Formats: sequence, structure tokens, C-alpha cells
Amino acid sequence: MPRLFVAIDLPEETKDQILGLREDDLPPGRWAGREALHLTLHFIGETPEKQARRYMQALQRVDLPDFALQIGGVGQFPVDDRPRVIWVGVRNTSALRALHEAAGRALQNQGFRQEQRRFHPHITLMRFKKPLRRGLASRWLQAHLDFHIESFSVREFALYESQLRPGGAVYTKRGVYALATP
Ligand code: 2AM
Repeated sequence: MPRLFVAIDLPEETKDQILGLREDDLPPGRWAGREALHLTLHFIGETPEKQARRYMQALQRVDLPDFALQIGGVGQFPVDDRPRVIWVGVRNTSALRALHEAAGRALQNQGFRQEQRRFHPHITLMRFKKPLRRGLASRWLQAHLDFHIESFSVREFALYESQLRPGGAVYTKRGVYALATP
């Protein structure tokens, strides 16, 4: 059964800039490679193939204009505890929320149960198998708080399949959905 999620891919220049954050200054963990950089809108999970096709069709009906995505800042999950994930921040603008909501509604119409947690847009940069000891990442986080990238126009989003492999997840796009320029 494919393991699915809906996400926004990033331009190569944006990925270059994010990858520029990779440093030895952090305790060992798994850095996201170029192919793994994306902004998740909805995690769907294991889905029978027939249902996956319903989701693909439903996402085609999302009808929204393209919009600017603003990337900046860094942070950790969980926010107030020992970090398991280090991320690059994304501004939660009304246009991004509109896409998150429209894609969520399209999936819900086909039976998807949306997460109740608040949408916290981010691009995962690094994962740690075990939560880091308190404070270990704080110097790096402090040093990169001002990190930001020139905004870019989001013209499409995608349904991804994630295959979990020993070396890390491998992502494949199963469908790409254009946002119309008004
Ligand atoms: P993350 O980067 O914050 O881990 C594929 O796994 C994508 O779906 C990742 O970007 C991941 O976010 C996101 N995701 C959201 N909820 C998830 C869940 N319950 N299990 C795995 N991935 C999840």
C-alpha cells in the first residue's frame, strides 16, 4: 500500500540555499538530502491503491491561484522539549492556509480524516533517532534564527509517495497539480 502525503516541492535554488545550512556544528543526525526537501501540507499515510486514485482525482479539482512562499527562521520539534527534528520555517500566510485547507477539503470529500493538530508549515532539515539532550542544538538554532530566502512563487503542489528504506525515505511524485495564475 502506498504511503502518501501532499506537499509543495521547492525550486532548486531554494534547496541550494537550505542545503547551505548543513554544518558539522550539530550533533550527528540524519540531514535531509536535496530530494527530501519539501513542505508537507497533509500527511495521508498508508492508502489502498484504489483510494489513492480517488485522492489524485480530487486534488485535480483544487482551483487556486499561485502565491508567494516565504521561507525563513529555523526551529525544532517538539517546540518545548528535547528536539527530534530541526526545521526551516515557512510563513503561514493566508494563501498558504487557503491551499492547505482546499487540499484538505478535497481529500476529506474522499474519506480522509484530517489531523486535528494546528498546521505548522516547515521544511524538515534534520532528524535525530533519539531526542537530543537539552541545549545541544540551541547554539545552532540561535545562530540561524535570521536565516531567510527570497520568496518564490508556488505554481504547483504534488501528491507524494514515501517509501521507507534503511538509508532514509525515498519520495516519488504520484501526481502534480497546477495552481492557476489569475
Ligand atoms: P516531517 O518532515 O515534519 O517529519 C513524509 O513523511 C512527510 O509527511 C514528512 O514531511 C513529514 O513531516 C510529514 N508527516 C506529517 N505527519 C506525519 C506522520 N504522522 N508520520 C510521518 N510523516 C508525517
